[in-house]
Amino acid sequence: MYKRFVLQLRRTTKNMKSKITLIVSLLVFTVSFTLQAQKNYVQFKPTDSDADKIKKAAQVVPSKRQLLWQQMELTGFLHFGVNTFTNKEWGDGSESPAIFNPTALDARQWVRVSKDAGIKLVILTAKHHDGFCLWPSAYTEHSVKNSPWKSGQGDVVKEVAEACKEYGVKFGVYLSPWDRNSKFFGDSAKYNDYFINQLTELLSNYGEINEVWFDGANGEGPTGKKQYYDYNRWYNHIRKLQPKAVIAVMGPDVRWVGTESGYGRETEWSVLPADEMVQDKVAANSQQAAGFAPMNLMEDDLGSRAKIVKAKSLVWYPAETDVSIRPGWFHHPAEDSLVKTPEKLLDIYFSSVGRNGVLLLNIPPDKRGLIHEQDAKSLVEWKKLTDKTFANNLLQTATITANGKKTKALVDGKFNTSWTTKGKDSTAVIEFTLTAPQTFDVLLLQEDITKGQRIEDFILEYEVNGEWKPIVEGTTVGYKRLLRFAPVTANKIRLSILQSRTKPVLAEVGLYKQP
Ligand code: FUL
Repeated sequence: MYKRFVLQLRRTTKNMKSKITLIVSLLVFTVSFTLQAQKNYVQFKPTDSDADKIKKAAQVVPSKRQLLWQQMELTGFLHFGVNTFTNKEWGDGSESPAIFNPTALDARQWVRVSKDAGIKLVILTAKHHDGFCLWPSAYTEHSVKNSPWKSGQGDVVKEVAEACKEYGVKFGVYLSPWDRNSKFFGDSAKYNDYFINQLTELLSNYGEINEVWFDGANGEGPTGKKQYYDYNRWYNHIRKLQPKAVIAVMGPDVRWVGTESGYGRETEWSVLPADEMVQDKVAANSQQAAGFAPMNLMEDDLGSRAKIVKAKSLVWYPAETDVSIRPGWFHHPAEDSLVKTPEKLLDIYFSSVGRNGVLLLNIPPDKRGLIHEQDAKSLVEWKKLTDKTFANNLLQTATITANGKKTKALVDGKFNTSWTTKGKDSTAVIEFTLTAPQTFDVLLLQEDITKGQRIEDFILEYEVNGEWKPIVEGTTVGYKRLLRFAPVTANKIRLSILQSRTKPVLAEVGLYKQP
């Protein structure tokens, strides 16, 4: 490919026409090279050895939309609907639209509170399992158009979408496949058409949508018949109408981490066997009854070497870690005193974003149509705590030698500058010498995932009297790994990457002291 390009370059520098050809060739070369180098899917050949498979796993990268999604780190859920008024977690579709009547709905407050907490995208439950639509859908009577709120002229989806635009926050929609109100539910073809029509409304009338969220629940509708969801048709439709949107978690772009506690796996791979997509499991294990007893798929090993070598194909399928700021997904007055504390939220941040996941934090507006004061207060304090924790990377002024050579790329705060080993070396020793001893208790590591997820084993140590002592060890890194430990005071520290799938590409390393 490269040789052909150079030959063409020589031949084409003679006249104006050839200059155009040169530019076109350059573009074609760049595009095809990028396509070759950047794939979020790989199919193994029958002749691939185990070693070939591991090497190929290390080359799988996120798609553009997956990368942008991962870099947001913090996203928010807004569970709001008839359940807010019936004080339930699940409605059965028989509730009257007349009960939906928020007295002071302010979507700008929802988005402002979310943004102030550091949240980059909010997902609104446009339709939950009860089938009630927060926008005036033309395809059902079970919607805000039949509610007293704004005399049936209101549209919550529109208000949130506009607030998001105003505050520069991205917008996503949760559309429950399971619809306990629709007369079409159970009549497979008709319901799939109905669902496509609702998707079309949501994805055509509210500007850019950056995430579409489907859960796996599939229970009874009014007919009692089992419904077959035509996911592939829905996915194609979303790609056509909103190509920037990631599809989660019953979708191809974003995976449910496996718990609703906010705590991801210590070893979390974003590259998984595609032939064993956890989607089916998610559907099978989706909550079978209202309430709050989600299945736990956390025990599963999803992407280890043992899994990779048995696979036929691999896919970039990163984890989203969802949790509610309260015990329930919807607002219940009795839970106003049970809002998670700023400290608990910080712990969740370390265990979701800090474990190679994206946090999806639910903040449910109340009956007034406002995020409750208690939730807002907790969020503000949480943001202060996180900002204070990560205010000062103590390594910024350190002298850094990586495998014997000086580098600064690891502490420049930029994800797109990185350091890697020479040749095929899949291990590394990176030494940090501080100008004076410092006390720290948090380690941050980031791999440049545009090259893949590769690190499998690392250790952090510090020097005392010429001897290296361990501080903390870990396995996977991925987009971001955060580890806390008892405070250590030192001026010589080293990070050893003990094992990687191929040469590791590190974007950032940080050491911090918690307030
Ligand atoms: C689940 C739903 O059943 C819950 O009500 C909630 O929406 C949660 C995020 O997904 O599957």
